[in-house]
Amino acid sequence: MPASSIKFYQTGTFTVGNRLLHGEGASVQSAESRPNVLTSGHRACQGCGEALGARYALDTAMRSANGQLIVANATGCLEVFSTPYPESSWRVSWMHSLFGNAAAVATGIAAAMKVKGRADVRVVAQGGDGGTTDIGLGCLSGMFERNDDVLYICYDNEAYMNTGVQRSSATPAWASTATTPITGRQTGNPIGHGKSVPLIAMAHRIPYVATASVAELRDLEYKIEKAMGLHGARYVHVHVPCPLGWGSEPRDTVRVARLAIETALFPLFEAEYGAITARTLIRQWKPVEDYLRLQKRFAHLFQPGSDPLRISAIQSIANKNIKEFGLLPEEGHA
Ligand SMILES: Cc1ncc(C[n+]2csc(CCOP(=O)(O)OP(=O)(O)O)c2C)c(N)n1
Ligand code: SF4
Repeated sequence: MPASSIKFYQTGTFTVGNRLLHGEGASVQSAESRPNVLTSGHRACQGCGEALGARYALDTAMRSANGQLIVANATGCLEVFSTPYPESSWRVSWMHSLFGNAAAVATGIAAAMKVKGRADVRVVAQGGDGGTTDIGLGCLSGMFERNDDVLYICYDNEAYMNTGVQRSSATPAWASTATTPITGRQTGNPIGHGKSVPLIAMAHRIPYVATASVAELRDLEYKIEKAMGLHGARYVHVHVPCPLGWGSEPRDTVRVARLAIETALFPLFEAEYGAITARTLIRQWKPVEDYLRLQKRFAHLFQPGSDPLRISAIQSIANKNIKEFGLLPEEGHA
């Protein structure tokens, strides 16, 4: 299995960014012609990973579709902070679906475009982890199974943020949320290590599945562009820290996202027709404590008297990911 190389976002000074690069090497975001699909004025919290991820993902999708893009958006933070009636931050044909049916609505749009002979119009559906891994999973599985011509993007902030940080099936072990509080003998989310929709998507043998992160924005652009170059059902799962729900500093969003990759808690990989085709090697391996310590949702794990086995259990999940996805050079097949 090949290891994909990191696509560096920045060349030259921070201000100039990679505007110094030409053609294929330059990012969508660095181009003066970037579409600004999610434009300024929205009401996301400072440091919102979801806003950052959506901006990069949809600007890339819009460019790939030559401006002919329709987006169905599940209920959630992204929908709420971008469209307080009568305002909107979207500069794209954008439709708010229900909480659980973005994939089905997008399927309908794709079918309508087919009937109208509009092969030029491309369709994206997007939602949070709650809308994707929980309530929307049935519609999404149907979209995968029928191989509908839709790219579905999940912005995974590991809980239901819009309604006040309730646990979702993507919430990691021991995380404190409104529904898995730290009270008495209760120690945060007691269940599992989160449901992997990328692996579920792969089991449907769809043309393309990828994981991405706001810590690797150029890589995110690359994966969205690749997905948009294909037809049929495609799925990209983006890891997006939420300062409000995770209790991290807004300035640390990219740092936290990068630590999720470097600890192996969020592996970056691509898969085609059910088989993994590439993964990103960890550049600087870090213990999971480095990631956990930056987030108040895990603060109880570091309190005096906390059972150290809890952190060991999280480390075991990371170690398993390293083995399963070959994330370290000595573990992999590079
Ligand atoms: C059927 C239904 N149940 C509950 C809700 C309330 N609701 C709206 S958004 C939301 C949580 C969204 O969480 P997620 O999909 O993870 O997105 P995030 O806000 O974290 O980006 C909930 C529970 C609803 N709109 N519809
Ligand atoms: S609650 Fe989290 S996901 Fe929602 S706008 Fe704030 S930072 Fe973004």
